[in-house]
Amino acid sequence: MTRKEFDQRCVQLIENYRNIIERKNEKEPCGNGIFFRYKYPVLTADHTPLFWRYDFNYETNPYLMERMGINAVFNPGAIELNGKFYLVARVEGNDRKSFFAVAESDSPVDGFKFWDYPLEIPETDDPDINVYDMRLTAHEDGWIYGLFCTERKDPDAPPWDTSAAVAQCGVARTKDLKNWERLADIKTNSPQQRNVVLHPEFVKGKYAFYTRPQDGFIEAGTGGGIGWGLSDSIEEAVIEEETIIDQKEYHTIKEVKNGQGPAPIKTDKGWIHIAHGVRNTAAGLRYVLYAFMTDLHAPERVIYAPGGYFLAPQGEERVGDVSNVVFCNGLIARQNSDVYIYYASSDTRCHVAETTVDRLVDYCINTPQDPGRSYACVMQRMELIEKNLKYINKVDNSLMKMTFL
Ligand code: M1P
Repeated sequence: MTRKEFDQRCVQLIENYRNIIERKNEKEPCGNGIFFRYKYPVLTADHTPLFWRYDFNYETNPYLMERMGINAVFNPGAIELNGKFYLVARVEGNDRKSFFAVAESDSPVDGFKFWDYPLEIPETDDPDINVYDMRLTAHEDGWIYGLFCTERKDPDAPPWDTSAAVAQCGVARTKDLKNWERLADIKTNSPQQRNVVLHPEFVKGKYAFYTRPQDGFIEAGTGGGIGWGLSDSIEEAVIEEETIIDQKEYHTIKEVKNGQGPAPIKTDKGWIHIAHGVRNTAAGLRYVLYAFMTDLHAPERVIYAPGGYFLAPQGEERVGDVSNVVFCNGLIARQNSDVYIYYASSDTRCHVAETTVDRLVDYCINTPQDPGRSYACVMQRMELIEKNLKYINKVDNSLMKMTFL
């Protein structure tokens, strides 16, 4: 490649990158009344800085090749600080290793730009092989905590088994998202843990955690669902007792496993939780998001459990490295009650859905529970139909009558 061609390719790459970073997002019209999706992903592999991927020196990279590609950007933790919006994304290189990087914007729905360098999260004495899915919690103790999955090769696996791994919860804390102090991994009685989230307030004077005990790396097994436990210390967190507060359950959207999403949102009616539920299909696992509410004074007690999913993959969201997956570990609930839910699709890219605290509260309180059987579901739907038809017949609204009757 001549120097001139090299320079032209540089200009083209930069232009493509700018187009993506500067693209304005558009709210999808109408929606389902529960939330509004936005048209474009807020983060993709193409959002990562070109200088993370290319060597821009003509002498050492005369073909202007991508030297260290980025495979995917997904599952971000999220936080608003001093009016700015931050996503701490899981960035996965072509070598399959994930790391964390901060993307910042003045807007919650577009304009996210990565800082020049990824985060340097220190290792413990037992180095992580892979880290991912950071949940950010601004705790009342004054720190911002990042809890994430740390994965290591299973030391007990036979030599022929090159896939066996152990997942545990890593903990780091910061005040500014730049400098991170690594704390000890959380200890529990469960063989493995993933999707562990720190509750933002002390409970009974202790640090409180949502957990997801699991027998193996993939299967929750006897782990059973979203757990809850307390620890005296955060520096050396030990959860002696884990109780399951939201069970996985036969023939539901969380039949195989489930996991707490971001830290819950505090409202005057209770804590709102966004979680993921997984079921099996002939085409593999299907991950959807669901919501539930827990007691304001006992965040481990579920008080409302709307049936079915809250958000499921659709359109391009259904396709990616791990297809048919939506996953959420970050949201921002603003002072004005707007809520931005950052969810990733198919372990590939990251999107945003917008709603409000009021809508989420209404959704949690007024959505009927999964009644558990087809016949009961028909009865439940009959009730809604009957109520609607009675109402439509009664009201003096010719548009409604013309449309429905
Ligand atoms: O591949 C889908 C998701 O699988 C895992 O979630 P869970 O532990 O609930 O199965 C995580 O690895 C997550 O990052 C991933 O998106």
